[in-house]
Amino acid sequence: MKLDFDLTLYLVTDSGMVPAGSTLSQIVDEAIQGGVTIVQLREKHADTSDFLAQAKLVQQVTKRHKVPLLINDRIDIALAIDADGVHIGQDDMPLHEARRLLGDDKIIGVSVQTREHAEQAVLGGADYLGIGACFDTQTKELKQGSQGPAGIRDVWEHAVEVSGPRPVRAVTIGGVNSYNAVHVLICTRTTRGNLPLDGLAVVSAIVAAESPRNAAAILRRQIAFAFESAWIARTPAARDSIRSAIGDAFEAARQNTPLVQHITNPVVINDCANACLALGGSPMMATDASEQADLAPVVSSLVINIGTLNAWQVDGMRAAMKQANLRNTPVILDPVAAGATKYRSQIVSEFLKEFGVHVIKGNAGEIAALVGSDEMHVRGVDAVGCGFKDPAGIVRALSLKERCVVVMTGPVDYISDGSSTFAVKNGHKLQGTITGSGCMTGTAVGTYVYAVAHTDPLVGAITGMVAINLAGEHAAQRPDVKGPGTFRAAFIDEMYNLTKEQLLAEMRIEQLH
Ligand code: 3NM
Ligand code: MG
Repeated sequence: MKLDFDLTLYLVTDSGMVPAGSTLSQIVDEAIQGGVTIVQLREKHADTSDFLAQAKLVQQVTKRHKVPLLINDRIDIALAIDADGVHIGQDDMPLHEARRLLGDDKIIGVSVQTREHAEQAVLGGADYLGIGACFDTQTKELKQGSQGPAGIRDVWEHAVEVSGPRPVRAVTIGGVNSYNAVHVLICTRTTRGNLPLDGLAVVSAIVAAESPRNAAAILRRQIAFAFESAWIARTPAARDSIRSAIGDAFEAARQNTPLVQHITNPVVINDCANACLALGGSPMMATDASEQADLAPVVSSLVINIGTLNAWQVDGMRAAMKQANLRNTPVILDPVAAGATKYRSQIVSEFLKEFGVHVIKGNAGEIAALVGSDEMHVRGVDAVGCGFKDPAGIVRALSLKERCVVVMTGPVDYISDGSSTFAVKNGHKLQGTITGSGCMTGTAVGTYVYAVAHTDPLVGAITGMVAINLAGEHAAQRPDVKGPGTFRAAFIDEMYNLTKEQLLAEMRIEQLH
């Protein structure tokens, strides 16, 4: 009988990383106490006799904890110590030979990089796949670049498809750590069926950690969060109750004063801070990388706006998103003028690869750039083109691609979480005559989304869009508003004056999917 095995947190060892004064067996012991569920002994440079000796020592630990021990590549070592199985790469012993040597009772895992590799491994009877590399890593020289969670998802979806009713099991590996664990697990869920990977495999995040036990425990916590998280469309919520949910999210901001940390552009920084205050939040505009870790514990949501992107802002944004992802704090990304320059497009694609973002908010040109459509373009910071034939479909497509809520602003705003899509038809054309009205919608989403981010970020995003657009309508109707200058001041006033009763009575939303 094959040993039952749990891939939730998979430790791959590297004795080269063991700090002086410690041993690999001690690290494995601590890591298992912290929550590691399966161990692979990987010794790329050891002589056979050293490898065998190390394997025996580590096996004492894994046996004591009743955790399976697999051997990387070396079938002979696995046979010699009667390990629970092996892990083989594409250049190692072929799967069918390994199976013949080890028999059906041993676990055999296979490293795969492509859909073809995955298909071969599944059809060849692999017990699990290690899909890599997720991110760049210092631990192993990669033959190809890292694939990012979306690339891993592509391989995983194919593996699930070819394996039939009982999907093969799989982990991903490469640069995975407690900061990106939730992002990786959410982003790799299959589009059809929403099936998550079985777990994550790490080397340096545990072996090189100051405390392997703490590192493993934090990873386990993050993995559990990701398995439970509703940050992507899972089940369409009971949308008939959406109006009351929007009312609740609106009130939550007034009651709880969320601290909305922004890294935004200096053109709009004052407007965004005032909008945040007017809506009931507490704005913070801290841009330096070195202060993000101190702030993170009190941040309710994080707004990242690339309107005047530069290198030091990028550092601050990375530091802030890394901290937010560790704490599962909602992140709102405003990809201002993505598509207008190569630099911005590149940075946004890096951000979406490396970090979990919970809402993307952009205009039609920016959304087109992110989804790879040529129906719309960006000229400076403005969207140009005749509009999308199917705007709701575009927004849903980007949501499914990035596994987050997507808001596309325009005369009608479209908001999707990949399963449900709404149109918000409130707003006034004077909003388009002042700078920062788009950026302020990012602030509004950030102000409301924190309260519902873990259950229904779509509701938070819709609340922000309805609130800001109603404030625009109310401001435009005021007799003292003569044009953009007076509108700008009145806009903030009307955010401040907006009531829940007005919101519920005047919102014009329509469900499209
Ligand atoms: N295999 P770290 S990446 C052992 O892509 C290994 O198959 C990879 O180390 C693959 O967690 C990798 O320290 C190293 O980044 C992962
Ligand atoms: Mg190998």
